[in-house]
Amino acid sequence: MTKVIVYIGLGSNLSTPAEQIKDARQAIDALVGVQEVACSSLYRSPPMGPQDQPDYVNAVMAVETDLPAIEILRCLQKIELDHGRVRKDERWGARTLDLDILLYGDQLINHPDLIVPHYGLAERAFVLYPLQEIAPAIQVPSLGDISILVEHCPLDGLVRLAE
Ligand code: A4P
Ligand code: MG
Repeated sequence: MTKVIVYIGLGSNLSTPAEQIKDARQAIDALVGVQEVACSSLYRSPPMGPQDQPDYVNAVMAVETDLPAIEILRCLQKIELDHGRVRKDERWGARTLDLDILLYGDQLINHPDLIVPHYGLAERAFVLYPLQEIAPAIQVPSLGDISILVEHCPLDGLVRLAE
């Protein structure tokens, strides 16, 4: 299989979120068959969804792989569990670690367990701005030019954190 670039969204708002994101990056780097290409800065933002939870820290990584998308999803879900993620019924509730596949090459995927591009991508400043930082010229499949998407997405309190 030829290699594809996969963009992964990382998010956390519990248990020292910045450390969760850094640990998750290392865990992704350690996956067999996955090579990191780029990682954005860390960004802080108020919670989307229920407001009675801490601010989030988010980042976006690009990796190169020949693993199928569904296998990447399983690896990311295992990393989430290893980081103490407890899946609750509440939608958009607080979490130690959330790893989403944003893009898998230029593919459109509509699998019961995996929708790509990620369904919230175009409305989420905490995804679009870090994605633009590492892929300033990317054409998002079915959605278009990243700079146009960013132009139409208010910051919603997103702040890039100093290194
Ligand atoms: N799934 C389908 N497509 C994908 C994909 N592209 N990547 C399925 C990853 N998973 C995908 O995910 C639920 C199911 O989605 C999985 O079984 C998988 O097969 P989940 O991680 O168990 O649940 P979730 O993350 O709680 O749900 P959801 O709707 O994905 O949450 P979101 O949309 O990720 O939102 N505010 C800020 N500021 N920053 C954040 O990062 N994150 C959330 C969570 C809420 N508010 C936030 C942030
Ligand atoms: Mg998720």
